Amino acid sequence: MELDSSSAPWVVIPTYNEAGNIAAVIERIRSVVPQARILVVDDSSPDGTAQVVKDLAAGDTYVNVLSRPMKSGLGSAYRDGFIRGMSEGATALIEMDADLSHEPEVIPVLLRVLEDGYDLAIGSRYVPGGKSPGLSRGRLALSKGGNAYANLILGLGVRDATSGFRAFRPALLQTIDLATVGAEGYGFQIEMVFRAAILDARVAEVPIVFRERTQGVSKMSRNIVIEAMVLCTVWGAQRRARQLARKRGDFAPYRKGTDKALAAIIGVLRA
Ligand SMILES: Nc1nc2c(ncn2[C@@H]2O[C@H](COP(=O)(O)OP(=O)(O)OP(=O)(O)O)[C@@H](O)[C@H]2O)c(=O)[nH]1
Ligand SMILES: [Mg+2]
Repeated sequence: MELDSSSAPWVVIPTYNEAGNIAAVIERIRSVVPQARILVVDDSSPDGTAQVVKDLAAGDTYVNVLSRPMKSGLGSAYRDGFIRGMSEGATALIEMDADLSHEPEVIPVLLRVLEDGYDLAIGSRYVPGGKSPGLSRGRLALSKGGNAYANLILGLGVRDATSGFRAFRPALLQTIDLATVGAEGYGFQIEMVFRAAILDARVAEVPIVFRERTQGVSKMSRNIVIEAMVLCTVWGAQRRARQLARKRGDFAPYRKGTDKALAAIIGVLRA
């Protein structure tokens, strides 16, 4: 029987050259959460990822693909995917990678956390029980260092703010206003946690085992790391300015000028 999509969670998976992974990921999600809709947001991957998904979608109405004309970044892929899911009445929006680093078996745990009243459930490598076996020393240091910096400067209170395995309550995404979220790479994950924290959203972390990809290649780049660092620094400065303004009794929360400066910096990084 066809379920009403308004009663289903949506799993959004951004892909760029994941033809060797995507069918296995979809199959596992379908067996673990058969009620969930799956939306693959593909940026015209040259390896034909979108076609693999279209072939699966031909025999399964719960599988969908959103094809975009060019590689436009993970952040905008999630924004487009979330907007589509919410327009179809999704009850939860789940983020996960296509490379089997995130185990679909954790999805019901994330959904239960939302049912328990949280607005955002994060699959975390850095809470007790969380692990990332096989991650190189360099990647682990980058990940832990990035999290430490983001927490120091943004006061997030979250151990794994760069994790890409999460579930959002749609109401939180609506309040955040996705059109105003600008980051693309790891910065997107941090920005979403930061925006949730500003709104005093209820955030919980659940342990995950993060597996290294065995197929395909990583899309991590130096620019993605630089983007995240620059953005965190600017958000930290904005946060401090807001704290000081509040102390003075001035409640104007945002300065349009800083947002414009931020957009200019991001533009240079992406050029
Ligand atoms: N649509 C879209 N998806 C992307 C883009 N960049 C990365 N992705 C996808 O985002 C997910 C995470 O990217 P990965 O390359 O696995 O990055 P990562 O997990 O940080 O790095 P590894 O641990 O090395 O795998 C994967 O499913 C990618 O295919 C992009 O520009 N557009
Ligand atoms: Mg990955």
